[in-house]
Amino acid sequence: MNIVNVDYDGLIPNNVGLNADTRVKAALEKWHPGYVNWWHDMGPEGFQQSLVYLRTAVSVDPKGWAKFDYVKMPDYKWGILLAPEVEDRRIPFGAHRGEKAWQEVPGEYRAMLRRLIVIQGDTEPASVEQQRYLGKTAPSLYDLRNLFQVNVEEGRHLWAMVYLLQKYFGAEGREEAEELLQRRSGDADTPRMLGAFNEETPDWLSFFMFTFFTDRDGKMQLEALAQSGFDPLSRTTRFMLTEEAHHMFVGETGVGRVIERTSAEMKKAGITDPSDIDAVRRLGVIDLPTIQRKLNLHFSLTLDLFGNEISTNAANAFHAGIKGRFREDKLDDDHRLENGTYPVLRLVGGKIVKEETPALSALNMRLRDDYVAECAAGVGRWNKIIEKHGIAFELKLPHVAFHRQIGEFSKIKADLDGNVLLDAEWEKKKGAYLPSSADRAFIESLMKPEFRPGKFASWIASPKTGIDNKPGDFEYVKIAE
Ligand code: BYC
Repeated sequence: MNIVNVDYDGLIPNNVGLNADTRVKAALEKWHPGYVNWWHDMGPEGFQQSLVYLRTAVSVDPKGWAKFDYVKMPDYKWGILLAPEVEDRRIPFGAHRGEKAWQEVPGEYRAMLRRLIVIQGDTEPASVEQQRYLGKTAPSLYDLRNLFQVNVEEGRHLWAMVYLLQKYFGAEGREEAEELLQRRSGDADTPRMLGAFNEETPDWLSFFMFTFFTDRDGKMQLEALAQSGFDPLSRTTRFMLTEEAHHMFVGETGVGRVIERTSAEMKKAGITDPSDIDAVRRLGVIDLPTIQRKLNLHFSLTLDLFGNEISTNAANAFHAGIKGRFREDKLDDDHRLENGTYPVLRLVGGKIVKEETPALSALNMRLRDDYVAECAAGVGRWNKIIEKHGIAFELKLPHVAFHRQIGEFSKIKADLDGNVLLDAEWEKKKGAYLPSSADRAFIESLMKPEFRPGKFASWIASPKTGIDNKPGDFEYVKIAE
């Protein structure tokens, strides 16, 4: 078996030698029709017969894994792809540090591993469900294609987790795999597992914010799982990360192009006051304060995905060698963390204070801090666009205590700078912090499809380069009548 190249014979493309693994092959083939039904019911609405210029993985070699071609989404080659095995890989952290990485599930950590894999798996179809109506209002064929690329790859990430469940967790794993197809984003009775995956993605600015902020949580969590001592999880997530990079590119450049168009139009019209919202909106672009409010919403929703400030789950998973830190292998310490401390912002007597806490219990926050640093760098790049147009406005990440539903700060109301507010003050001010129904209605009024090759909706600039170096007027989606 050549592990680098993908075997496309049979129903399920893979580089895991599925043909020789009859039990797992049969289980996956049994799961397949349910997946296809789910895709038809909950995947992108419309466009299923359209030809979309998609990339498909043909190998797991970082340099040459993708092939681009026109594909109908239901014919996309969803498959099981693991990064190549690292010879003599050792568990990089925790109590088992230095021991040989596990090729089978260690019995004592079975429940913990299953829970993490199920949570990871649950987010993937959830995001497809959240984005299912966006195709109809795409600002260009370029953006439409990117949306669908993200969607099919999230579908593949579900396959990645389902493979682990079916191969390593027996009957329980098969049951979990079924349930991943049953839950629905936002459903009152069978919601998805994590809060942010039950929120709506009502418009394209939300989609870009989601792929910038929430997909980046995906990246951080996958990086932490890629360190796992359970080698199949590590290899699976390592390959997923190569796909994830494009999703964050879509988010960062998407928001960047919105900012570019707004700033350029403001300059052209001689508007120097970014808070003159009516004047800016009359230009058919999204004003910067509304972009800030969307940012506040998506950043705060995503912070909840890092869990509680102090987490025994996270400590146990690290100690067990199951879930590491961001780039654990590049960190220079004892990789056991039994004695160290880590500074964490906490709520003490109604005030937000920084406290040294045992490093093992603070791992969710450590990952979150790494995440916030990456977000801040991205926001800095957005601000450069505004600056280039000479407009006096700066986008900012809100304080981590702002608008939280999980963790210590869910008990309080805080403003964007982390000042604790009385409930009445919050009610008065929240309209300035979070998108209002009027903001939403205005953005919705702009969401008109632009399906002519090379054309873009009024509110977004064209990208600097095409996908797969295609020219500006390339027909990324051939829309079926
Ligand atoms: N919503 O000890 P704690 C992605 C629960 S995104 C609801 O702090 P832990 C993607 C928690 O489950 C990445 N419940 O939890 C992006 C626990 O409940 P139980 C997805 C929440 O485990 C875009 C209890 O509160 N992957 O890939 O340390 C598009 C105690 O909490 C939430 C992962 O998340 C919440 N937000 O931390 C597509 C990786 N937060 O079990 C895809 C796997 C906490 O006591 N998951 N709770 O009843 C994990 O590592 C952890 O489960 C979490 C939570 C980081 C999520």
